Amino acid sequence: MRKLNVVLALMLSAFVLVSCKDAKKEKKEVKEPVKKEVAKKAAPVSKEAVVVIEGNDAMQYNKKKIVVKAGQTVKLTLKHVGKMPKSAMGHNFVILKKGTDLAKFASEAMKAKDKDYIPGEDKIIAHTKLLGGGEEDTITFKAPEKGEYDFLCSFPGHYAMMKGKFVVE
Ligand SMILES: [Cu+2]
Repeated sequence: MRKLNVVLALMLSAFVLVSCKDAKKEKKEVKEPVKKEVAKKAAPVSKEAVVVIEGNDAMQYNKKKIVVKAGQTVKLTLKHVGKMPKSAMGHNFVILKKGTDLAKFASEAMKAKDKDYIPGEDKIIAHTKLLGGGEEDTITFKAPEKGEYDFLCSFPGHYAMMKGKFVVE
């Protein structure tokens, strides 16, 4: 009789354990869809994308990729956080139209010193002024159609290190 009691007790506790597990599972399943809804509500697409990118005396941007949403107005600020003058370590920020060859554009830009290394507007979506250490410039433009665009600093020799992707989602 005692043996039977022990067996019954074991069976009962096993049953309790199993039903506890099931209860936990159910809770998880309920939680997930709620999370998704919250995430959707928390990220509305704003009309304006504010972007700040820095260039330094080591010939580097602090960003390799910039992502905005289609239809947004982009307010982009380039800050030259270095100390060197424009003539030695000038930086700008140039976004190229699709299909523009980066290296070819950079070599054309090199010859356009009198235009601050902007060889012409036809291959460019938007660009800042050429800056020296401590300066900054803000430009505002409409995000182009969805896709990936190249950006670079068109100061001679800089694009090898100072380039990245401007992505419109
Ligand atoms: Cu530069």
